[in-house]
Amino acid sequence: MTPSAILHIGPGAFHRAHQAVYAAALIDAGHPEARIREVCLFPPRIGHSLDVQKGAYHVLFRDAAGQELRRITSIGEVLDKPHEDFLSDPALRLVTMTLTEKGYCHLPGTRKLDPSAIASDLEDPLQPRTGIGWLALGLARRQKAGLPGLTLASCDNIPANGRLLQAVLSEFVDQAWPALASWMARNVSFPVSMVDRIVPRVDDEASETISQLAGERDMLGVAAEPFGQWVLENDFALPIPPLDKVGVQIVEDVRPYELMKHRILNGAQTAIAHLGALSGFETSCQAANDPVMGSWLARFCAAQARTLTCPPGENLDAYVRTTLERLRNPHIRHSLVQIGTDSSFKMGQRIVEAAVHHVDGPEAELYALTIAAWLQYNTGRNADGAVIPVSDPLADRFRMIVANADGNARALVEGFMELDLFEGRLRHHRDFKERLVTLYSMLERQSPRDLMMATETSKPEEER
Ligand code: CS2
Repeated sequence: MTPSAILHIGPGAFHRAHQAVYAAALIDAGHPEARIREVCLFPPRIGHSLDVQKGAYHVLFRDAAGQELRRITSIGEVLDKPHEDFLSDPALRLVTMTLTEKGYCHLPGTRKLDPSAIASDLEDPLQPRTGIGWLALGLARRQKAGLPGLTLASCDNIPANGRLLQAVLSEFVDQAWPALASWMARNVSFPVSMVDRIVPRVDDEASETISQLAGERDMLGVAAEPFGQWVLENDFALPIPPLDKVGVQIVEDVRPYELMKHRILNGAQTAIAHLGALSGFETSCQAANDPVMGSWLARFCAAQARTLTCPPGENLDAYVRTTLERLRNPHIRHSLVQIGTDSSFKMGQRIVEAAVHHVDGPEAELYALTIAAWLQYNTGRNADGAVIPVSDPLADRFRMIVANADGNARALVEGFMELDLFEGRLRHHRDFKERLVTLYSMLERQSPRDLMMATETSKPEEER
């Protein structure tokens, strides 16, 4: 088998529809070394299914214009569990990973290790249980084998993901593998990357359609939108396979691209997750295709774009138009509850930073409604009293705030504004908080969609 220059940790649906598709294009372009060795840290383990399927699975790209089923064979060997030498292949150049936010074992909102999340690996670094612990062990073995360094590229949707990875891994190595610290500092690079493709959880319909179109049962098939983007910081310990040949943007500074994606696409998704779910919609495309919510969303995306500096080679107006089209894609059934999951991690970079930008301007109303809907969503009930399944690391804290407020909207708003994520201007902005109290009280009686409609029809004709 051709040696793999790429190893990926965490081959979930997103990875199979994103990095593995870029690798497939690279192999087609004459770079067999782009075949990926996969490492599963946790179930689902894909090794058995991939064996049964002889190393192939499918991605079904779908949008209003049609669908395309692509057979992907870029995944080579799968380690259903890492072993201590998993980074010791001399051919290895690039390690990518999708560990999820929790996988970085950090204290939320910081780049510091959470001692309780990494305790067991600190106690026994030779038997790691976390991705961070495995990376440290793998690098220590690589150092011992006298091999050159590596590039470790986080592909999680977290601001400055490479900086976070570098910080937590360095802190862990300082404590658990002190003899590795200076080798790692000299030989390992941690580029930041921005990855984008909407890949909803695979449901029965998607899975059956893929199997039918493929003419065989596909246990690893994924349905996704055709749009894809990968922007990678130009910081590589060793030359890597030429991803730029297949559309990956290699840039000096990923930050403006990341802000664009987090604010415009992810911001819109998070805003409609709460506004839409409270209005009775189930998926983001249902909400985005609704005329009332759709026109609100267009205003919101334009407001988000005005908080940004345009990244080189991009066009923010076009990005907004594409984002709205992507969200209206009728074949991508992305559940609003799925997007609403762990939203306390997401609100800061997606909504709150831009709200601060607009807090004294005419668009403050958009942000007050977005945040009021987030509060209402996290009370666990909509205006009709129906239960909303809140799944969030702060869920207990939310319940406490609601209980302490005891039905008083002002107390509830004050309680939520004490959360770390509102630290800064919003928390102390009297007018903004007044708006939140008013809008939250209105949302206790009517859905956000009804409220949007009422506000729109009360405007003079020329403003509509
Ligand atoms: C979504 C993202 O669930 C969510 O938080 O907003 O998974 C989103 O679909 C991706 O970032 C798109 O690249």
